[in-house]
Amino acid sequence: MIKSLKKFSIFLASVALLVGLQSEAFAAKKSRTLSKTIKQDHVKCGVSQGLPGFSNADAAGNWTGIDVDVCRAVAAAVLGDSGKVKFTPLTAKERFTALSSGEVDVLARNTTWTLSRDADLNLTFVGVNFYDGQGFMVRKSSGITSTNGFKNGISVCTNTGTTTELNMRDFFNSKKISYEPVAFEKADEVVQAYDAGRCDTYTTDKSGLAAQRTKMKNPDEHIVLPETISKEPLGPAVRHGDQVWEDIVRWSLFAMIEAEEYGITSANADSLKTSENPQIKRLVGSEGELGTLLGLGNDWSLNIIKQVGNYGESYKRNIADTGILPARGPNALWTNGGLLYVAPAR
Ligand SMILES: N[C@@H](CCC(=O)N[C@@H](CS)C(=O)NCC(=O)O)C(=O)O
Repeated sequence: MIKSLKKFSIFLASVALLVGLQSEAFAAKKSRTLSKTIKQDHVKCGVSQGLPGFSNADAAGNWTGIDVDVCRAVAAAVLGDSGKVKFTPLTAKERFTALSSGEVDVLARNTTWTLSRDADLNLTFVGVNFYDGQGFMVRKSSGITSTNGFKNGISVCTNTGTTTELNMRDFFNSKKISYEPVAFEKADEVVQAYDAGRCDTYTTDKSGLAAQRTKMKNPDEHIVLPETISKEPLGPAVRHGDQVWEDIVRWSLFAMIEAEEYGITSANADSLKTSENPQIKRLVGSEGELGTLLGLGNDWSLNIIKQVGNYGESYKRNIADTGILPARGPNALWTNGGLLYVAPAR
């Protein structure tokens, strides 16, 4: 009797061990990045070295911006705390290696989604969090009011390692205007060079022009020309090969956008648990098991909305109220005539 009991308990212990090992293997197989993030208890996020409205640190080292909010949303979804993010400032040139090598697990750094980046680099774009296009800034005193005023020999300040450089080349070549590129790796060097009069014009994404203008000695002395010479859909990216992590980052962004569409805000999210609308209930976690499908708790999206806010709240806080780009333009919801239209969380 005692012998068979002993055998039975050994059997039970082995089963428990096997199940334990298997579920750990399953979790690890499901997403290496998710398991790693839970273990280290923070999300590793690559951002810019300082672009107001997108990713910018204050003197105390607190990061804010709509890109920063994507990182915070992932932390709220995965770790239940939007504060659990380690930010790594990266130049345009460094950013893809940092993601590929595992130095960061999310790249949220005003990065344009292009075919060659998607297909050639070890990354996947998960969506678009800002629809942009490239433009030019000039000094008002130059008298130039349109790119039609550009003359041969114009000097152009810009950043290396960007789509900006490539669009600039296409633009001047197609217009048959000779130009002198003045390129730097660090964005602040570009801004300082232009501000010090080393170039006739400064070119980058129009959001970047609006943001960087705030850093100039006399912002009012500069204007952004009306032309937009490219499409720059900016969005977060993850490394290739971890589909669960890719889904988590994609749906964290989508949840913020869809929450705005349904009028769910950081202030009312809790009270909407008893809403009549099933789509709202799914987003605040009182209906369905969407979190489980992502390998997360069912409060993943409620945590995002309560702690970070919906996309509109993030836009207002970071880009509109800071005076960078008060009008939403193409970054309005599709229901308001804009381009923001995400797949439904259901
Ligand atoms: N969207 C473009 C340009 C990105 C870019 O690096 N822009 C510069 C100029 S706005 C920048 O981010 N500066 C801020 C920084 O490097 O910290 C790309 O993906 O290549």
